[in-house]
Amino acid sequence: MNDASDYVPPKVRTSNVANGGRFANINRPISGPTHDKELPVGQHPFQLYSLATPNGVKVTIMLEELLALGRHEAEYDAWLIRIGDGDQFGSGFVGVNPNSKIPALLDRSGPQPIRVFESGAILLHLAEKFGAFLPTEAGARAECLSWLFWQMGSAPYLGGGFGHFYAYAPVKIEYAIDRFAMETKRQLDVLDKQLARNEYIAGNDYTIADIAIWPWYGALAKGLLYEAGEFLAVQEYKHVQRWANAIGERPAVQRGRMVNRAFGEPSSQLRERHDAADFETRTQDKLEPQG
Ligand SMILES: N[C@@H](CCC(=O)N[C@@H](CS)C(=O)NCC(=O)O)C(=O)O
Repeated sequence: MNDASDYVPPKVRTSNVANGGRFANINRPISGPTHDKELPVGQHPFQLYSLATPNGVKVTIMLEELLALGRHEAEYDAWLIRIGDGDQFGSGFVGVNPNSKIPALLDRSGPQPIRVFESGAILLHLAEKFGAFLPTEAGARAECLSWLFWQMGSAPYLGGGFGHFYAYAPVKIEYAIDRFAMETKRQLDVLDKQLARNEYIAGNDYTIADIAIWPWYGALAKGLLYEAGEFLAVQEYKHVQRWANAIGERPAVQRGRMVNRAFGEPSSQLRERHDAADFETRTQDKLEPQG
C-alpha cells in the first residue's frame, strides 16, 4: 500500500471544508430545498425530471421501450435537471424526491398525481402499470425482482466506491481503489456466470432487470464508464460482452440514452424530450448548429 495517512477522525464530524473532490460543490450533510423553484409540467401523462446518468437512463429506456411496444399511454415529457448546478435542491424537485437525486417521476395518468423516486421503484411502477417487462409467473417474477434489487444494492459499490475513488477523488488511494475494484470485478463475474446460462439477466425474456443493469454494467463492459475498461479487463467477461452488445443495439435503448443528455456529441444530446419527433429535430446539433 502506498498511501499511509496520519489522518485520525475526530470524535464528532464537524468539518464543512470543501474536500476538492468532484461534486464537492453540491454535496452537503443536510437534506431539503435550498431555493424556491417550481417544476415545469408538460402535456403528457408522465413527467420525468432527470439527467442521462446511468440511473437516469434506466427510466428513459423503459419509457422508450413501452412506446416501442405501442403503449402510447406511456408518452412523457423529460425535463433536464442539471445536478452540477444544484437543480435537485429546488423546492419543486424536492417535492417529487425528498432525497434530491435524479431520476424523479410524476405520474399524472390518474385522478391524483403520484410521485415516484428511486430508479428501481420507477421501473417497477411502470412495469406494473403497463404489465410489461416484468414476468407474472411467481418464480420468474421473483428472479427478475431479485436482479433488479441486486442492481440497486450493487451500483453504489461501482459508482460511489470504485468510480469515485478511481476517477473522481482528488487523491489516488490504493486501498480504496483496490477494495472497490475487487468488488466491481466480483460483480462482473456474478453477471458473467448468470449470462452464460441465460440470454437475458433474469432468463429468456428481456425485463426491467436488464433495463436497470445495462446502463451501469453494460456501459462498464463497453469501456464507457470511468475510462476503466482496460484497468478492469472488461473484455474477459465474454457473456457480459455478448449481452451488452445485444441490449445496446435495441432502438429504444439508443433513444433512451439520448434523453436528458447534456454532454457528449451534440447529435447524441436530446436535452428535453416532449415528442417522439424530437429525436429527429431537437438534438443539440440541430438546435445549435456549429458555424
Ligand atoms: N438510488 C438512486 C440513486 C440516484 C442518484 O444517485 N442520482 C445521482 C445521479 S446518478 C444524483 O442525482 N446526484 C445528485 C446529488 O447527489 O446531489 C436511484 O437509483 O434513483
